Amino acid sequence: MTTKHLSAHTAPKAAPTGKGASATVALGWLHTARFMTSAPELHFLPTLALPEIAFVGRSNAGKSTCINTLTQQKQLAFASRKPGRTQHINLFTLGKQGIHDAVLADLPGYGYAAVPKQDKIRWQAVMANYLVTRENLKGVVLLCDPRLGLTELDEILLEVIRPRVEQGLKFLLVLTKCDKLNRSEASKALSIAALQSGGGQAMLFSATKRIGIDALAQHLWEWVHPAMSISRALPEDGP
Ligand SMILES: Nc1nc2c(ncn2[C@@H]2O[C@H](COP(=O)(O)OP(=O)(O)O)[C@@H](O)[C@H]2O)c(=O)[nH]1
Ligand SMILES: [Mg+2]
Repeated sequence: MTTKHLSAHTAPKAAPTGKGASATVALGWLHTARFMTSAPELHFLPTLALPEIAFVGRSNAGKSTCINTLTQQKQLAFASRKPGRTQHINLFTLGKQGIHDAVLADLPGYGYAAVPKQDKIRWQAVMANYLVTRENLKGVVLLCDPRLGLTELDEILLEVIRPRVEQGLKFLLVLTKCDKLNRSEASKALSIAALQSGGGQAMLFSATKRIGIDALAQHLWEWVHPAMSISRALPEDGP
């Protein structure tokens, strides 16, 4: 094991704006996630003014695991053993001390072969509708298993959101389960993903090896708090 863990206690110069410190803020914020509601259809979703971040991806991409890891809650987004069964849009509030400042949306995974064709078509429509019409949508995180690469449905999704990304919608392509790749495979997958992310960004993530968690948390925090320096959100350092 060659990885060195630099904790706030051992870091010689833990500046408030340092990576470790801001990741702490972002992860603390994500940890406040609470289940809000679940909607089987778009029109059942509450209209919200809070910025919303949607997690999308094909079934089995690692979406539930990613949400649970980010929020540090084992069962928040149920990591389903039956892929394709979570057919609802689930919303989770974020924000400390009862003051909600954002919403996470967990969209149903798509592309699972065993789902009846009619259900697939219905869900593609719900998903596309959500991505096009959800007014408070601030950012989209597309999760993709780099061993499979972007599938046809992922490509369609990218096409659907492209106009909104051009108008400022945040977008991140997260390559999950990167522990399954060696170093050169990972760097190759990342450069391909960066090209495919069209105006967004791509990053590597592994829940198992705990890679990319801080970076992803910080991205999400910054999407929701663009005008706020992360250092101002930190507790006072003391004299
Ligand atoms: N090796 C590895 N497996 C993972 C990782 N994240 C998720 N998985 C596994 O991938 C499968 C699908 O994960 P899940 O989160 O349920 O995917 P979802 O269908 O997109 O919600 C499960 O067996 C997880 O244990 C990871 O970072 N590394
Ligand atoms: Mg899931």
